[in-house]
Amino acid sequence: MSDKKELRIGLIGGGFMGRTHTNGYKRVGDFFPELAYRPILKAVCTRSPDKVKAFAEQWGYESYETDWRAVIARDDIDAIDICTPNDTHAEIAIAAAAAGKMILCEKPLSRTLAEGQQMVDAIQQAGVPNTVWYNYRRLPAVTLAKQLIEAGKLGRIFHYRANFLQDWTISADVPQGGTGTWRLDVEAAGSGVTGDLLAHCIDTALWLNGSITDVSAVTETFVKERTHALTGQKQKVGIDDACIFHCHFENGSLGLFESTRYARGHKALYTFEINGEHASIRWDLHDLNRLEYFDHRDESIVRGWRSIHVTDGDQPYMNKWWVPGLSIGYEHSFVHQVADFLKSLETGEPCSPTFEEALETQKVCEAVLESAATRSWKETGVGELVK
Ligand code: SOE
Repeated sequence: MSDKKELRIGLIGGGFMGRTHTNGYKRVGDFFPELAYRPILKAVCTRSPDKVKAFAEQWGYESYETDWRAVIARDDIDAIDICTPNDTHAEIAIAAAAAGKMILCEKPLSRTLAEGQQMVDAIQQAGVPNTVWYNYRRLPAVTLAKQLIEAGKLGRIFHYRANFLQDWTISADVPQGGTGTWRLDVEAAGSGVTGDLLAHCIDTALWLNGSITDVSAVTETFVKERTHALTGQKQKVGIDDACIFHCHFENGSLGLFESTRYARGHKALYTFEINGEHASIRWDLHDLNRLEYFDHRDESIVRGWRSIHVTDGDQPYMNKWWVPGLSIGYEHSFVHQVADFLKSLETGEPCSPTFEEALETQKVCEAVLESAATRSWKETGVGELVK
């Protein structure tokens, strides 16, 4: 019998993200044994009775529901994990907060800034612990980038550059809406690559380099009409297929961001590079254990880009895993987020990014889309709404 406190999870949504989060809950106790809390897979919910039963059996949930309201109403659930399409985040989160449940919400927080603000109001009123799953922050190499910047290794920062490139929507035959392709339906997703992929880049950028003050963007929708999976009708496509924006950061540096689902050959190429007065760093999701680092203060005859394999025990999170030199993967970022959330319950400290912090990303996304629509620079208002 464990003497740990239980955190009884109600997972809403049984897709790709439902699997990544559940894997995090299942693994965390094995690798973070010091934590006072342990997640209990209490209930999973999807609308399809067959699917939810199969998910519960495969992943080890004690029970299942087909109506998310039933999960929120249950007394044996402490935390609601929202893994559903974006158009349901706000309604579920607001109801969960009103019921006093903790909330772990998949990114992006919301479809729009207004919706995100309502979610922030709801959790502030309820005072419930919360976090948003911007998982890439918790890859050891990305966390190491944060530590190097905070230690002042880069000095003044001049440039922040990020890309997130995919190629899965090039065919005009890919439908919009429905399971698997809801990200192409503006009603369900809110936006295209801006809210889906650039949101990751923006979250990391705000974390590593501080606030973005204003943006200038262009977006493009290459395929203008697609069949809707639910209606069978050809409908106008309302999402951005590609987005490029540049911006100013509050610290005086310039940012350049690009995302598309039309970069043939790229499945999930997320990269960033930061150039400072003393040093530069760069990172690539396809080689996620490495951080590249160039320090101009090195002796000139050996100066060059170092490729740091971030697997040593004194590097972020790595004392939890294998032995130095052995890699970890994408799924570990979710285990780390669960660990940090459980730790935050012990310490009472927020688990970043909270809803308030994720709202900052929404502000940038909204400004980007407005800038593209109006062909003008837009202030983000970051830092104005959230104290
Ligand atoms: C889109 O294809 C997607 O699955 C995003 O929704 C995830 O957030 C990203 O991590 C990988 O790509």
